[in-house]
Amino acid sequence: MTVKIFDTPEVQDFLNSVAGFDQAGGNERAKRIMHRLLSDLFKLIDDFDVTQEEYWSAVDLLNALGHETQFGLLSPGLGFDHYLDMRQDAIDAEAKRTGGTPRTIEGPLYVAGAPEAEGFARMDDGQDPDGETMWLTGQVRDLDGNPVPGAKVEIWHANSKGGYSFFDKTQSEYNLRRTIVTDGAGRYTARSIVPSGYGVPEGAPTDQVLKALGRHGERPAHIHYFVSAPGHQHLTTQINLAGDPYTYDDFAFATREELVVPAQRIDDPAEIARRELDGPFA
Ligand code: MBD
Ligand code: FE
Repeated sequence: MTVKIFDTPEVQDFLNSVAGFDQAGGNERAKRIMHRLLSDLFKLIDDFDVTQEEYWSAVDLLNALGHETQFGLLSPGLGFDHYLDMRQDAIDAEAKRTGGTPRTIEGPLYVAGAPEAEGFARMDDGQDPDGETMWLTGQVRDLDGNPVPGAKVEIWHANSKGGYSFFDKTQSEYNLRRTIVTDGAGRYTARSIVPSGYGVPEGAPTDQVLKALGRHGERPAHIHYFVSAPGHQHLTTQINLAGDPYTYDDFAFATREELVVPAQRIDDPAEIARRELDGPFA
């Protein structure tokens, strides 16, 4: 049997009470947003004839997500993170703040407090037997193309199994997480290992939601960046290593064409030896 009650005065009065519209205290914006959110959900229940069983299984799922601290993982999967970035892009465009490296999402796996270095850092602890050496080098420039010395470049990425230190307790503290301050020419160099793509844990609440949508939880191999300097807008971005099967099929919708970079293989032994010195190379 299907009944429709949403538009009745009783339900509308009830919603006003639940959102605290007839109470003096509280926060006006919180009230208006909660009223809208509950209205949309109550209407959804009416429109889809959501059963009590369906409702309580949704409550169980939300509890499981919270218990495993996975709201932050489901969030990019449901597109919230990218949607907020699309809005920020539009806000910046409106304010004529355009150009430079595009932003993309932070994701749920940043950890503050990584070791800080000047100009160069080795990021891996040498404990990953499948780790293939990778050098990252770049230059922070302002919108006029001038180098920015002393900029903070925070880099974090997964190991060869797609795991992130702190969350993956088999890794040493702050493995593959560093803050590098750019040198006098605005440059930074890191020695690390090639990351693998990330996959949402099998069977986890986030995975259950994605499976119900017929979707996977894979991300292509990527490297996260925060770039900041006094007087400049903070940049949150990532680069993707080109050639990954998930480059254009990222469950977190974070790929942007300008951020897909081809790696260059170094085979010349002399060049490898020069770089093995573990320092910024000329
Ligand atoms: C990641 O490594 C990530 O970057 C995002 C956005 C989601 C899950 C894992
Ligand atoms: Fe990531």
